Amino acid sequence: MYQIMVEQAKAVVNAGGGIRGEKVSHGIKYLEQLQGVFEDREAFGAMDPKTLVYEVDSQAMVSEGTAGGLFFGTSYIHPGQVGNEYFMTKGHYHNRRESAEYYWGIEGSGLLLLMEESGSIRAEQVIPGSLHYIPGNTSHRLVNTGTTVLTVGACWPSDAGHDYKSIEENGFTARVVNVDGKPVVLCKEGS
Ligand code: PAN
Ligand code: ZN
Repeated sequence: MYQIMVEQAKAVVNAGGGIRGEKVSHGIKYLEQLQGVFEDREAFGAMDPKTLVYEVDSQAMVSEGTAGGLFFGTSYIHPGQVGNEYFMTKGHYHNRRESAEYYWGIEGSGLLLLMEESGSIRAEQVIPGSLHYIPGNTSHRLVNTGTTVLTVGACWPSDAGHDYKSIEENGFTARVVNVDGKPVVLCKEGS
């Protein structure tokens, strides 16, 4: 019998989802990086381009593209609107289309839009504790429909990759807008 030293965890995740430690990075998305994402171009143009829309903490223990690895992240979508449309992430498919992902709600409230390549779309309500399995071949976007930060955890394969181009070109087939203080999901005809 012999003893091994017990190591400390390489990173910590606090109750609010914040990740600190080894190989953790922090990304920020300002409004100016979301050109073409929101429908109301006039409202977009009237806003401060440096408005903070969302942030992502993530830990990458392996390099992007490594088969068999996992990435772990926390997204923070700030409350706000462009015109009547709520703040949201850019949204993406995974490059490797079959890659699935888990999301879970930590704080705040919002919607997860899930769209297949056929354009067929559905929305799941995100609240603290909600768990969301995002299957392969499904693009995903988080929308903050509340008045506080929407914090969502995520875990995805390190070789999934992100395809933003398909969304930039075709968008999502639904938008989430504030109608009389309540979120309404408006779908394009035929979706
Ligand atoms: C998440 C997202 C994060 C930001 O970690 O990358 O919520 O959204 P966008 O990547 O669409 O800007 C994830 O889905 N990773 O695969
Ligand atoms: Zn993803």
